[in-house]
Amino acid sequence: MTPAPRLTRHALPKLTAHLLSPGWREPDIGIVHLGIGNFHRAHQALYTEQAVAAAGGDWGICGVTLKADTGKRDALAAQHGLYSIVERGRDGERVTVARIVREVLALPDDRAPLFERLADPRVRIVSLTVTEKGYCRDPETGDVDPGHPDIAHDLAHPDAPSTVPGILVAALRRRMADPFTVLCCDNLAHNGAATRQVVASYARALDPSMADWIVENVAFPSTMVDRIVPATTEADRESASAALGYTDLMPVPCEPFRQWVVEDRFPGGRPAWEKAGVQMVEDVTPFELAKLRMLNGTHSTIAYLSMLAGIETVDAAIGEKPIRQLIHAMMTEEIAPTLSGAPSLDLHAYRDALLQRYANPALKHRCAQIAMDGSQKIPPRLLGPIAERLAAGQPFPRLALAVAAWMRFLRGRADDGAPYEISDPLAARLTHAALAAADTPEALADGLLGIREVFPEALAGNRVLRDALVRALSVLREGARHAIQASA
Ligand code: CS2
Repeated sequence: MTPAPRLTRHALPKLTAHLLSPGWREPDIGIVHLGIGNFHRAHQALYTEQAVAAAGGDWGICGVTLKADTGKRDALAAQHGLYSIVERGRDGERVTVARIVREVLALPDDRAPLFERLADPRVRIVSLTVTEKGYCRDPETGDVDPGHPDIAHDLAHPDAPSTVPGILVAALRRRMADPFTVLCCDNLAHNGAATRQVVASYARALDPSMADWIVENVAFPSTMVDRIVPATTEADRESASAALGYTDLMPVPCEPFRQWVVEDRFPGGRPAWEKAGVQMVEDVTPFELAKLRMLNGTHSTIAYLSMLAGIETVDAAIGEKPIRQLIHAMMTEEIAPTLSGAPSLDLHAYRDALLQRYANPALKHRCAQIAMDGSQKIPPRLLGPIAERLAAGQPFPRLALAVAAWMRFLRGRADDGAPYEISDPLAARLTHAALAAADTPEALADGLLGIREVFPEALAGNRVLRDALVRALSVLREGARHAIQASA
């Protein structure tokens, strides 16, 4: 059978109406997005698409891949930026085609067109999904890490940057008359302020007056972003292409649920996101902390315990009663009490909704995907609430089990001996620390507590934390399933 023709803008008039949001008028580019991965395409891009469909505005997106990933650029460009979003729920799937991406660039190939775009005053927002490690932060100070090799490169060659702080500062230099708003959409605590600190500290190393100007003149609203978006599989390509009648090599699978809460500080204007269901608020903190700890914290817990137990996907894990009970108890007894500053949130309803979302049998969200980059994820997701429990003198056995499971996971083998890869910017040091340690819970805990990028001095030296980790590691030696049973 000859494959269906490729999805491009020529196909649009032939697509059935239910695949497209109604009321569309092709926008010019008003947003540059750094990190055009699946998450952005199923989340912020879709909200922006619907806001433009509802209220107009030139908010087309120029998507940038920073990973020298010309394959992704070329595949999206061959489809004129079009791609399908495949929502997979209990009652089947729903496919829509997004048209909001108008241009795709890849660094370092496209440096000149990217900086031309960023210098264009019609670009009023630069948004980011570059994952936690993309900010090149020194975790202890929150400033940019000057020892990071890519940052050292950018500081030496500020006109040919490859890092996020480097790109933003070089671009803002060209926009001092009319700066864009920087919108971080990654899972960092206080993500707007965290981004501002990284960018301003990078600028300070080059030119202190530039750093002062950034702090005074550039808006960095914080956001809480939420949608579970797995990596694309061949099956996703097949279902998208079957629904469209055109070949789509770049579809994005996702759950039906989505939420976006954004601080409403956009001096240069913004899309009418509220028309697409975005909550525009003054202070995002309560939403952001609840999401990071309740969702991302338990996601990581499920991921590391499942990697050890040999369970492949989140729905399979949560389908096991002891795991569901453990996660339920962890949210109720250990995490929710750290979120008491969020009176408007019904944390029990939030917990129950999360357990439902995890159980989605159609998503096949792989634990290995969530387990990546633990050194970046553990601090905001698990160590934040642990520090608060410690300060309040309250116990945290399940949070400790989660961190201990990560430590044991770093040995690179499941409980049945099956090997897997550790993907983390600190992988070499972490696996060395995990494997060089004598095979005792004490040695493993001490080896990893010594990694300062993950455990700041104050936590690393805390006896109560060390004891809780050693206790959890001892139980994990009998197998993750045993530990789950014992903690549920
Ligand atoms: C996940 C997140 O991979 C991970 O670390 O915890 O990507 C999670 O699916 C999203 O934050 C959900 O909004």
